[in-house]
Amino acid sequence: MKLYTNPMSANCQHPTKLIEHLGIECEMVVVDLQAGEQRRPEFLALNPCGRVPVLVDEDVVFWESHAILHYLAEKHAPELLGTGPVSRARVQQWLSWNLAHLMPHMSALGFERRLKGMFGMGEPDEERIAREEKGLAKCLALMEQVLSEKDWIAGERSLADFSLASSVGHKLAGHNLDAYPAVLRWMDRQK
Ligand SMILES: N[C@@H](CCC(=O)N[C@@H](CS)C(=O)NCC(=O)O)C(=O)O
Repeated sequence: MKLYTNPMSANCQHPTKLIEHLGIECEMVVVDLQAGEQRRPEFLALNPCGRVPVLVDEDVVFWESHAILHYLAEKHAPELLGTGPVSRARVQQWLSWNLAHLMPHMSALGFERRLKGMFGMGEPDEERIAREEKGLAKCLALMEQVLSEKDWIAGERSLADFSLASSVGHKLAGHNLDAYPAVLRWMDRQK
């Protein structure tokens, strides 16, 4: 099994954290995004969207981090998909919420604070940073409320925890979690 990945990407951390947790044997192939390797024909043949992560398992290829999480859980730890219809839908709810609501703020902050400079794309846009921080604070407040009452975001430990913890821990975003003690305790629980 091979995971095409990049260490700076939170989206790649979603499957990476699960692979590490389950002890799955998997070769990590780093795609140099700064050098544009994701736009090479051989990579586009794996993912026509030109993005990491991509998982190759013999003759099957998956892109989109959550599809990869699902495939790995189906094969190695089906309990992480949720048990029963309510629990499975609850896991889906949080996975969708991450990609639709939380992750865009993290990506924007990472871009403004770190990647823009690295790619020579100009100075950080402070107005955008303030807007994204505000949106992120709303998301983290919701997680804080839920995690004050339960150990895992969907009730039982699930794919949603692996995905959300990677997003919340996104190193490039430069955000501060001190105002969210329940989120911090949940982050510690992931280890
Ligand atoms: N929704 C996708 C997002 C994948 C994505 O945006 N990957 C970024 C790195 S975090 C990427 O490969 N960017 C390269 C580019 O846009 O050229 C997922 O969850 O896998």
